[in-house]
Amino acid sequence: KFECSSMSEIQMERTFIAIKPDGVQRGLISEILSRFERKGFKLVAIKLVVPSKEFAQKHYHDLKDRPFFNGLCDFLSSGPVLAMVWEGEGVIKYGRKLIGATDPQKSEPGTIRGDLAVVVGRNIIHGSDGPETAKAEIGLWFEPRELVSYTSNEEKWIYGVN
Ligand code: IDP
Ligand code: MG
Repeated sequence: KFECSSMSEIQMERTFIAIKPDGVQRGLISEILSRFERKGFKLVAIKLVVPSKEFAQKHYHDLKDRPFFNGLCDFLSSGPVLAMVWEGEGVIKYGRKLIGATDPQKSEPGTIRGDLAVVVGRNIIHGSDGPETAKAEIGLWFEPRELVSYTSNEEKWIYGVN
């Protein structure tokens, strides 16, 4: 529709996005944040953490039977991770689009992995793959009080509310 009368008409979602240790070490934080920010999504939580291996195993529990699981968890816990929650209409699915395919060799140019990464084991960023995982991952990485609710001045321009 052309106009929404209020923000309550918009189907807001939240997703968990993390810049992995390779993205942090390569100085790609501002590059990645700006892509989500310029799109019009809203940052509601952010922190830099070094997760323990046990924590990494929890985060990636769905992949525990894969041959790369151990190396993946070692890597995620090897250094600082920038953990974030982003909010917006369709942010779960569209966040995955901004990120690109898991294997950077198959990610389209214009996506974060397509533009900034080369191999699957160092693909610099994580994003929740659906509403259930988004909820679980936000709950794993953040306390409820770390999620900041605020009105962005840009919302009326991004969503066309009166
Ligand atoms: P996703 O990050 O695009 O959601 P998943 O299949 O959930 O991809 O895999 C989680 C992470 O595990 C990937 O981002 C990547 O770092 C790593 N990974 C996935 N497949 C492989 C592989 O075949 N070899 C090595 N690492 C992999
Ligand atoms: Mg995944």
